Amino acid sequence: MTTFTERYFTMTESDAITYAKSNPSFFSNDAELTCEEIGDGNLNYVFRIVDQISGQSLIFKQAGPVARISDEFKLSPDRNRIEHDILRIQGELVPQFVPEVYHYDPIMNCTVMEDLSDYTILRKAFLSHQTFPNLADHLSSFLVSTLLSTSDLVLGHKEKKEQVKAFINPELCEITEDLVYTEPFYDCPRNEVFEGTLPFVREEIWGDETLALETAKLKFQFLTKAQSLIHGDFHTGSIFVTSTHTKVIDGEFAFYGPAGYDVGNIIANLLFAYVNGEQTIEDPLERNQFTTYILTTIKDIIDLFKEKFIDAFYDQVTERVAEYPGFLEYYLEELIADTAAVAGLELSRRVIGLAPVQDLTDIADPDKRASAEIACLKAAKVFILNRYDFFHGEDFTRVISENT
Ligand code: SR1
Ligand code: MG
Repeated sequence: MTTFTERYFTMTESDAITYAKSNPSFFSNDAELTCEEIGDGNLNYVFRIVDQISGQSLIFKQAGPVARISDEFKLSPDRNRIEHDILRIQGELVPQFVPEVYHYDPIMNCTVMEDLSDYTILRKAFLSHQTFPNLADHLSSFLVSTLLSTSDLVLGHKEKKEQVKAFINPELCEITEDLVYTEPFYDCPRNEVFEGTLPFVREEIWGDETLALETAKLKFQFLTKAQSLIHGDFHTGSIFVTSTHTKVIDGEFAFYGPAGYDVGNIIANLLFAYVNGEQTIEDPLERNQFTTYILTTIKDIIDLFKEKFIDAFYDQVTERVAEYPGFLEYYLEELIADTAAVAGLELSRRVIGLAPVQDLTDIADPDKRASAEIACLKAAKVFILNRYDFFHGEDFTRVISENT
């Protein structure tokens, strides 16, 4: 195999072209390469390399030594290994839902993968009120396959422990422990709360001791519940879509954690799209169509997830005691309660904490933005405090309808 360099450095666009030319398996010898850095996430650099002659293109994703969003976050670029390794596992389990991976370079901390330029990031598509009829089906299938197959229900326990070891991810987990589970729930200097939302946050979030205690319990669950190999950042910015296809990217936060973390994360991010639609779509018919689509998608993700999980459980379970009557019901009840709680945490942290979402920050009218954010926080409290009351998709959509 060709070694590009002995020493890691962060690439410019021109370095990425030199890199692309260094390995004959990437492009043909007569390729005329151009490169654009297209990353818009919080952490990494994403180079799109195109051969102007053949039209062939590849993505080179490189992890830098600090987060793009702020150099306050010093992160080992080895997170690229985690992202590469989980993509390979997902590529075995659900190849239809992830980009193809061609190469991993542990020196440059760079993964070479399929270019998905004909896809759109789901968050952006939702901001222009596009809808995707297969989304709930695709996302529920992705979640069931990845979360069940990597758990102790299916994997041999020694093999699972090997996987837990391989996916120890302390720095990225620390970001989540701080930004999701800790900082939003007190007046942390790093928080960035919108002026119109601040009085509600002070009174109803930072002033609520019962809520604080529940978030503490949930933080300890995140720290200790090595249930499944989770994606760890399963929001609408980590999902690419076309009208027919869905691809999940950005698995660098992956580790063995509570399975409900991924399910809850996507539910919260759908709710951000919902409140954005409610506040920004002027035509009542169009608004109703979009928000109804989002509610249906939320309901379907939960119900399809449970349905597919039950089928896959009977098909794949290897752990004898998991087959005792009542165990599957217990397992799913816990998972859905964790889902509700994480939905509440994600809703809170994107309103209060350091990494906001465009669905909220793009609402130009200050009163409408505050209404949207407060609606998210009201729903968040119900999701966290009453998490054991959630069983079906409708339990989730009811809370949304009642609080928005
Ligand atoms: C410092 S990173 C901030 C956020 O961006 C990522 O996508 C994760 O959601 C993280 O919490
Ligand atoms: Mg990301």
